Amino acid sequence: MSDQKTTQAYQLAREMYAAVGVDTEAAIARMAEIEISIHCWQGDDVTGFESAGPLTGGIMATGNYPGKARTPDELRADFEKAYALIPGTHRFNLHAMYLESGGKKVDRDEVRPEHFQRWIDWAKGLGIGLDFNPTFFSHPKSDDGFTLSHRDPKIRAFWVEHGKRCREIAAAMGRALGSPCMNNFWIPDGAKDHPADRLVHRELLIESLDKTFAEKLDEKETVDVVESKLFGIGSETYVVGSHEFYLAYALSRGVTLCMDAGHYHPTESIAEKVSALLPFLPRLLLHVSRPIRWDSDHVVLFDDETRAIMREITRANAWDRVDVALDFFDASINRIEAWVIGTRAALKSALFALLEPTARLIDAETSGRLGDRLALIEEAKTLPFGAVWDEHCRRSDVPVGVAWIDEANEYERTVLRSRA
Ligand code: RNT
Ligand code: ZN
Repeated sequence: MSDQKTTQAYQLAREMYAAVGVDTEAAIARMAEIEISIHCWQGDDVTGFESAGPLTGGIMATGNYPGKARTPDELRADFEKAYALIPGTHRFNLHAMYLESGGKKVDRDEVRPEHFQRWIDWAKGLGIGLDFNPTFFSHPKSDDGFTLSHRDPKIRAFWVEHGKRCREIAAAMGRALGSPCMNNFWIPDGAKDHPADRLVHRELLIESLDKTFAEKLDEKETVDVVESKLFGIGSETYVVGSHEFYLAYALSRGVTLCMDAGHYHPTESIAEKVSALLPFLPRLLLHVSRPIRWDSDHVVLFDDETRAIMREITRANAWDRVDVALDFFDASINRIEAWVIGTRAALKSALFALLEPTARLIDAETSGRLGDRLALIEEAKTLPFGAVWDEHCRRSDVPVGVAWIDEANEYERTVLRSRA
């Protein structure tokens, strides 16, 4: 569609939104403040550049679509392609196993900022921030299912050292880029079948985390985060770092809590939890994902759940307190398309939330007109949202509508196909 038609459609949409008391210009302007942390691991199916070993830890990337990134340079090039198709300024989220050690074997307890210098330089060039994650999986010392909560003190010490090294790296990233690096701790620890002692691992985990976080770091450089989980493949019966565990840990230690959309019982929603936690926690990290029947990490869509998450952040006026990161990995489709679909869907959902006729909804609610409230919710769904989104893309100099699909296909033809 031509730029002129996009703008014409937008002008009509603007009037229609204004009729229900919504200022589309203000919503588009606010989109500039919304930074999404885009995960590196969609680009290579959570493989990393450390060893050729399998992905472990109870997570799984299914599919074998050709063309995945095999080197850091390929991953950077692929992300740059995807990033050019996404409106706005965002962040890149790395894992420790994406280090660059020049072919030298560097174990997890030896990782240092220098192994991420090229990532830092690259991010600086792109003008984006970096986030980070220690990697507690895909490693021989995590093979029996326990890391920081292992009964063996030597294994625990190894992983505590990894956590500390990663905090140093995250701080270096934040310092170099002038933007706090969210350092997210997710560990796979758990058991397939009934443990004889559930408490012992939780006590050991507290001890290990306390040691890891003992040194106080500058929050302007890095923020420590802990991510809970309900179950994994091979840890169906028991996960040490459950929601209750980490919520209590975060509250008592002053670290940040991460909630992943796929880490709860199927009828629970992390959107609903946002307003329950914001009065108690200064900050929250969300892993936006799409669980299908299990924690399957499907590509995020513009669906009810993603819209609900963005709506709750927006209604709580908490975009400065809630960090949104993406966490999905689909190896069955073009990975550039997966990145773009998921990130554009998250951003669409944010814009949709900003275009909600909130004032009228609250008015209906406070005057007891609950039928009106429900009617407004329904009518708002079919307002010409697409025209506002398209205009936002046009102003952000990224392809409008389906045009980006051709660009992704062209990249597949010219770049991805030649990868063995
Ligand atoms: C696993 C967690 C975790 C990982 C990434 C790769 O269930 O969601 O966030 O997906 O660290
Ligand atoms: Zn996650």
